[in-house]
Amino acid sequence: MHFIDQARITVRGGAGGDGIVAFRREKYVPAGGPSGGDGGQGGQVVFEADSNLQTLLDLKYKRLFAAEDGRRGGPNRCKGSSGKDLIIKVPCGTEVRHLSTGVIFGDLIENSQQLVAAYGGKGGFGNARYLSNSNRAPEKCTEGNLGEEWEFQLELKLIAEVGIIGLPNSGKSTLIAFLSSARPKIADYPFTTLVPNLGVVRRPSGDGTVFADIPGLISGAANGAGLGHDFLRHIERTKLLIHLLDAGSENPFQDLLVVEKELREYGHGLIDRPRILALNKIELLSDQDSLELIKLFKDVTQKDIHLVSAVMGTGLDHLLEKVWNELGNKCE
Ligand SMILES: Nc1nc2c(ncn2[C@@H]2O[C@H](COP(=O)(O)OP(=O)(O)OP(=O)(O)O)[C@@H](O)[C@H]2O)c(=O)[nH]1
Ligand SMILES: [Mg+2]
Repeated sequence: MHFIDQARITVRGGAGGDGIVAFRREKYVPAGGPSGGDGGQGGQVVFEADSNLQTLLDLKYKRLFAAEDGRRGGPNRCKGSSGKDLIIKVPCGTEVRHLSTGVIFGDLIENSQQLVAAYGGKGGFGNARYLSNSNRAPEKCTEGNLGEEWEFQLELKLIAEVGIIGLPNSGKSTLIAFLSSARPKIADYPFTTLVPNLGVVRRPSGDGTVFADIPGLISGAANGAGLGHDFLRHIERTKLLIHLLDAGSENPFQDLLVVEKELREYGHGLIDRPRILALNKIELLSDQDSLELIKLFKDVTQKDIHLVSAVMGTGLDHLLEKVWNELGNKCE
């Protein structure tokens, strides 16, 4: 499943500092010559790929990224200090385009790769620069140049490997919130989730895997009911599904059949996608009821069902272990 994560930002290099007019004033040195220093260079804005980041979320709440301005020149030919560069960290795989033209400005692929987004302005000249035989006391200096300013559209294509599916209210968003730093809306009414939420779950190796919390599937989805095709299409490109069932429902087994029927009717090979069954809200069931359900599921589906509580975190280690195994990455 591909999601496009995007952000629009404006970057601005720091302005160069102004040059100044100054003259040396020293004891015993009459008419001490021009000594105004140059302004400092403005800082530049730089994109840097960082493999610890998975989304562009950090850039969505801020529009303008400006590097520091250079300082004014000083007397005694002192050059103003340069402005500090501003580093904007982005996830690996981020594509940078000019907003107005759509032309690709660059791709940040490998960790630590850098791309200068906006150069800072040059510092202005102080009057010491203008000393000549014909003008021993120049009064001229120049202002620093402005830094570059660009508007960029950043795009990151995310691929969710694991989709969490189930009827509305089964606890899919609660599960992704427990497993990752995603913070989707959770509520005890159906269709809380309208677009997939993505969360990155760390493997024991430290790598991140993107999970997607898919909006609730309902009966008739394959024919377009509810959000219908939209979310079935989302699921199509995942490698593995976690089918979450609600232990608090009247008949969790019937719920399983409803969703399976939609997967089958949608076609596109969804019904053959590897699936892990998990019965959520397990703390609501007595031990006796849980055992009976495990047996029922096993008899009919030939599959083990994982008993979990997404609220309390029960059974999630085992569930993840199974996920990593299914994805072909055995855990230690
Ligand atoms: N008791 C109990 N309640 C849970 C558990 N997990 C989720 N819930 C509750 O179930 C309700 C639905 O949870 P959500 O995570 O919003 O369910 P969802 O599957 O994302 O629902 P939709 O987005 O509507 O499809 C909320 O009130 C949760 O607090 C659990 O393990 N135990
Ligand atoms: Mg939800």
